[in-house]
Amino acid sequence: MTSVAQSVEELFGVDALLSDEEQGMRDVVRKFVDKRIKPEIADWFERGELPVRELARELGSLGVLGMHLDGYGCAGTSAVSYGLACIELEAGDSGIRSLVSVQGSLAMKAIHAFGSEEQKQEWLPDMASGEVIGCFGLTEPDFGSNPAGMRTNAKRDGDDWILNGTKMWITNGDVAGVAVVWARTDEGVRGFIVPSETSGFTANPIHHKLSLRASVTSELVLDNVRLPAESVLPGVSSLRGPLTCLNEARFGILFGTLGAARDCLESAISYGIDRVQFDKPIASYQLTQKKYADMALEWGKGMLLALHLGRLKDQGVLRPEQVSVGKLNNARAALDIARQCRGILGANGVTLEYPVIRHMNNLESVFTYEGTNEMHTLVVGEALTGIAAYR
Ligand code: TGC
Ligand code: FAD
Repeated sequence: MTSVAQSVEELFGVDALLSDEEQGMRDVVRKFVDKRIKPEIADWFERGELPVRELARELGSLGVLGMHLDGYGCAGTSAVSYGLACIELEAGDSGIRSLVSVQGSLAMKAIHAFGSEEQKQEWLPDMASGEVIGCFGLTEPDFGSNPAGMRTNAKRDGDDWILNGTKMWITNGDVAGVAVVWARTDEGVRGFIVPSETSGFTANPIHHKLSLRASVTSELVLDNVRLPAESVLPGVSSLRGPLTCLNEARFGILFGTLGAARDCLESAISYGIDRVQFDKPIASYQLTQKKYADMALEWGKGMLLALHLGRLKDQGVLRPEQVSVGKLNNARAALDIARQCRGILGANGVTLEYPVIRHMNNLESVFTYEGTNEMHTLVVGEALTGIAAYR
């Protein structure tokens, strides 16, 4: 396939905004994705299977699992470096970025931010290396956007806790060695570390997805799961716990979506240069060039926004509503770009021979998870007006 004359990154001069270290880290992850993910991903997606355990170890060796956390085997990189890694991983597939997001920004982050020293020592090094896979159970069948309504509960029984409930749509659920499960207690919402072999805990795969097929999604069932006192995360007892972790994962997503969009755009431009209709390449028609230009502008604005938010995070001043601005804008922009690119590929756009429809379908999930388009709109609305309009 013909390569594009100038990438969107070159058009926006992105490298000038990155340090040598950030560029180097980005290039290492890009190389991994080009060699290990891109040749296999269409097949994994088509079969609805991902070699998660194998990949987790490879991603652990690459150093991207919990890379932005400090200590306990984590690399302790800047937030911008983590964001750049998410872009490259999602240029491979949103499912690969999801694996990394859930591991590092949700499961590991929960233990890192709210766990005891013993819990951190016990779990984080093995999770950073990919030896142990984690999942994060917040959503329930009847409570998605509104986790405050959760029914999963934990009651004290002597020194132990007894957990009951069901979690739904849980990434990595049935391959995880450990689940961080959020449950209602008399003391507020608390997080529990549940090893997957615990009696009464089952994880059932969810089948028939047409999006994120190269990602494991599961239902978690907790049926009188008995846990010792030291299983509870001591550092938080309100929804602030899971929502703090969501800020981290949403931050990765606001970068990651740009990777999927970039891959679509590059594919649609090179396709348009090769594809001849009415005796000329379709890329030579003004209507097509307007599509390319408009998409490049949206991509570039999204990238500048992501880098701005990343710099704020590295200064320690990024606020949750600013993360919502990024997730809202960039998930929406990426999905619009993927749909436009799908059209440019014509009939070829509906096959897995090209990455576009795979990214497009994946981005439908990304648009919904980690706070839907509407939830982030309402967060921004609240920030602007002071009026919460969720209920
Ligand atoms: P509200 O009453 O406002 O707050 C409850 C407590 O939480 C605190 N808080 C936050 N803390 C940190 N970060 C934030 N963004 C926070 N937002 C609120 C707040 O201060 C309070 O703390 P405390 O200690 O005073 O009690 O909460 P609410 O019930 O009104 O809800 C607000 C709303 C709607 C924004 C929130 O529920 C929400 O974000 N809903 C969307 C749910 C969601 O995003 N779920 C995602 C599940 S995980 C997932 O999708 C993984 S996908 C796989 C992948 O990432 O690849
Ligand atoms: P609902 O909350 O029922 O929303 C349905 C529609 O109603 C949406 O358009 C929503 O925006 C709209 N809506 C809801 N309330 C309002 C309102 N007040 N005003 C206006 N519109 C409203 N969860 C986890 O906990 N862990 C995971 O690892 C995880 N992984 C996932 C992986 C995949 C592939 C998917 C698809 C989901 C995953 N989720 C996970 C769940 C995800 O976070 C939820 O799907 C998401 O929060 C939305 O919840 P819901 O699907 O129940 O939709």
